Amino acid sequence: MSKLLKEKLFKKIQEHRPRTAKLVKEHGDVKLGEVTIAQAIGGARGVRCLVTDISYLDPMEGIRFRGRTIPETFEVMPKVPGSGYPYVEGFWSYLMTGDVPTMAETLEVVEEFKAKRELPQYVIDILRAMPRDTHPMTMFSQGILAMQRESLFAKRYAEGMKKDEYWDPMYEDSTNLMAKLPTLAAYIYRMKYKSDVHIPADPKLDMGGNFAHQMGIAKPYDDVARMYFILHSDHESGNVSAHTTHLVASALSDAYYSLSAGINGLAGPLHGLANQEVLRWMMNFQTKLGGQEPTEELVKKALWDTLNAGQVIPGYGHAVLRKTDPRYVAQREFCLKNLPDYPLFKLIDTIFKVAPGVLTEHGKTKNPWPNVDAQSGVIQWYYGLTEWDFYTVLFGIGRALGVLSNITWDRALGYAIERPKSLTTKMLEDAAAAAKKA
Ligand code: HAX
Repeated sequence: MSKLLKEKLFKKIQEHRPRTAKLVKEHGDVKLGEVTIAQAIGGARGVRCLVTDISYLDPMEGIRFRGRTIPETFEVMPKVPGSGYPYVEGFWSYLMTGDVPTMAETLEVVEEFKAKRELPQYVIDILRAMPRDTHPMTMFSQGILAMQRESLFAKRYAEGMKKDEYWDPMYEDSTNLMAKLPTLAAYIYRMKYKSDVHIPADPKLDMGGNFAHQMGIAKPYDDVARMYFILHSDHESGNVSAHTTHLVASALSDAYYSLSAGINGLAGPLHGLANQEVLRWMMNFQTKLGGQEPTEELVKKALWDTLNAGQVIPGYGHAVLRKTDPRYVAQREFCLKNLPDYPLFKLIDTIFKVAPGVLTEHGKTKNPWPNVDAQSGVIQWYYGLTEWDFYTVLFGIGRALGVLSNITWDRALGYAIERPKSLTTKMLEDAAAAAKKA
């Protein structure tokens, strides 16, 4: 067990609890906004009714993890020797506590994850019993759910645990899951796409390094994995995967139930599945080109064809962001450094030049700029991971870092079971009529 991280986390929880209690007790009536009819019908967009300190998404600036931008986060985290990239395990500690861990604290988590990363045999049996053409996200979610029998939270709850102890087994379950997710993903990948030939874990390697090793992809894919997991980790609380995980956990469902549900949300094409959709769009486009150069004119026409067919341009638009996603920028910088002349990257860049103008002229989307998913698939493809229906699983490993930290804190701060109020259409019509009269 990683003692340093857990002790630090408990200290942070004890310091934080009075702040939450005071807000509810002394300032509970303070208004944070009002809800309009458009918001009630339109997916609660912009309704400010969730609290998290793990990350914050500013519409113009993009994500900050625990107060730090993406470049600042990568700068301060302890790095894997011989790599310019941080340990994912150190980043986990950072999301949990808000403090940049020392190398010693990081390495303790590295060792804990190593000790916990093997999958139980029954998970492997369940995966193997599923039809091989099952979507990898279904297998991933199923593998997570199957492990629910391991839940310490469920066990301790059944024994009669006090509310202020909930965070402890939630943290333990989250750690256990986090350590196993890359192994689970690599198992699914090798079973489905690599002739069912598996690679044992390497006890010398950290999470990113071992993931690349078990996937069977050479360096610098270990750095790609580290970058990818960190970039996809958290995007505050309102996105579908984070909100679903939080919602399910609010019923005191354990981390296995909650994460599996969140992963199911991530599997939707408007959310995490958009990364595979981007690749699919590009491959269809290239097939149609039949060897022609993908000029700006041809890209523009293909984008219009997609819009005119009533479909969305995958990888573009966002519910909160109103500028280019800094997660897109970080991956673009990686491409400029490592694969500047790669034709697929050049195509992504041509789309980047053309799509915002097309979407603006189309006039529907509030944000014509690219999001994280527009750039991520090309990097995977370049390093040999061409099975694009696997891309969202990679996103899922990363997203787990954020949502599991969140539900640990949810239990630490005693957040309530979620239960917003619904109204009928007639009630909305009556409210509209009353507003018109007034
Ligand atoms: N292409 C075409 N139309 C788009 C669009 C796009 N990329 N983005 C938004 N629109 C449309 C919406 O479908 C909506 O149309 P209707 O009025 O007919 O319903 C209109 O523009 C207004 O939408 P919005 O307010 O700008 O955006 P939303 O908050 O409703 O939706 C989405 C945000 C990300 C779902 C949306 O931009 C989208 O569908 N994008 C394409 C899919 C995608 O890339 N998803 C990944 C987003 C990032 C993420 O979560 N990753 O996991």
